[in-house]
Amino acid sequence: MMKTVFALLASAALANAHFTMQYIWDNGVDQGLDNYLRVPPNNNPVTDVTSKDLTCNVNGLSGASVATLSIPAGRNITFEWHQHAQRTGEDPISGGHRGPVQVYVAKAPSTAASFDGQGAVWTKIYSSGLLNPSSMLWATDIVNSNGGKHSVVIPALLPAGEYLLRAEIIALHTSQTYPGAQFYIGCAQVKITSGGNANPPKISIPGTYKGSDPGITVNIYNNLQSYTAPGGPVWSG
Ligand SMILES: *[C@@H]1O[C@H](CO)[C@@H](O)[C@H](O)[C@H]1NC(C)=O
Ligand SMILES: [Cu+2]
Repeated sequence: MMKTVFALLASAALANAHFTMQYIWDNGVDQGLDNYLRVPPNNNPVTDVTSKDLTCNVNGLSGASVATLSIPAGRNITFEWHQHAQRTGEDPISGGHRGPVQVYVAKAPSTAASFDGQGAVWTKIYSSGLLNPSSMLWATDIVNSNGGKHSVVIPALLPAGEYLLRAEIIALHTSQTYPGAQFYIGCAQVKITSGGNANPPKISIPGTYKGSDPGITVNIYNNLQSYTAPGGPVWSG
């Protein structure tokens, strides 16, 4: 009997410790639960960096039933994550989950809804990682204290067109060996109605990340002094 109770508690604790992207905000305006988002079937992380689930989470290769948000380039987009489909005040992404927060964009050849995000199409526009080594303050701590939210300004030089926005939170509490790092991924569909004419650098997701990357297989509990997130530098436009 006790064994069963402990087993249940343990599995509940594990499930509780995961999270999903649930809202985006456009210039400070909440767009509503799950709107414009490719919603995965549950809050489990992706751990295989060679899987197509790394692109836009499980079942994320198309967004046929997902609407696309129209915005001009230069907008401030906020992503909001929670453990459960609610804003209850619980730790939004669970305090034990420490690691970087990154945002990528990929331009669709036609519509965002039909775009699978495969190939060298992703440009990194935001990355925040280990903010203070001595206090072990990570970008994820800021997300937790900010109601599950982090923001990015869509670079004004991006060409007009339909895009996937991909935000990623990598939890590194079990990443001493590979697979171990937990990739939490959310993709939003947007249409940039006016922009610029930049041709920014691009990577593949999956493809560029390797299990051996120092930002993916890393012990964060051994006096880590600096951290290099996977996927290369940020393009700021
Ligand atoms: C983006 O919006 C968020 C939420 O409204 C705000 O906290 C943040 O300061 C804004 N960032 C910029 C660069 O304007
Ligand atoms: Cu978790």
